[in-house]
Amino acid sequence: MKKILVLNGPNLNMLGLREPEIYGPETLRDVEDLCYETAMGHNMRVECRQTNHEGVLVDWIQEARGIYDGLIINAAAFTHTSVAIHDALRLLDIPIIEVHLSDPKKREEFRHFSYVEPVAARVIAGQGAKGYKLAVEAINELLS
Ligand code: CA2
Repeated sequence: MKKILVLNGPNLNMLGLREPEIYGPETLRDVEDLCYETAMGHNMRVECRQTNHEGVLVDWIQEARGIYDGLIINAAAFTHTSVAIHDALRLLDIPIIEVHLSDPKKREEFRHFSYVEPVAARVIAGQGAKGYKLAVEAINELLS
């Protein structure tokens, strides 16, 4: 059974509690449940993790090597700042899907650049929680 790691970055633990007009009404738990359900429907297994700490994300990305078949990442604000996450992702030889609930390219200019995008097989943005479902499906397609 193929295994997917889903990583969510800083402040995404607050989903559903603030700014639903930007990020949607779903909680992080809802988003994770959607990933589990979608993966199960494709006979895959998903593990979901969230952290507010850049170094922890780097550790988890490194640990994915040799264990997971695909990575879905919403690095949140670190998307726009982190060379460390970019470098860690470059070391992976599995498909990487970048997900954002909102579309950062339609927001403030400081959100327009992504350090994840150059290493991602696909970018899914602006589709709310459904973007995670699409990301699991994209990994399934890329691995088939
Ligand atoms: O749209 C996305 O998924 C983002 O990755 C979300 C990040 C933002 O920095 C990126 O530019 C785009 C912010 C996540 C903050 O999450 C919150 C959740 C609830 C309330 C407030 C913030």
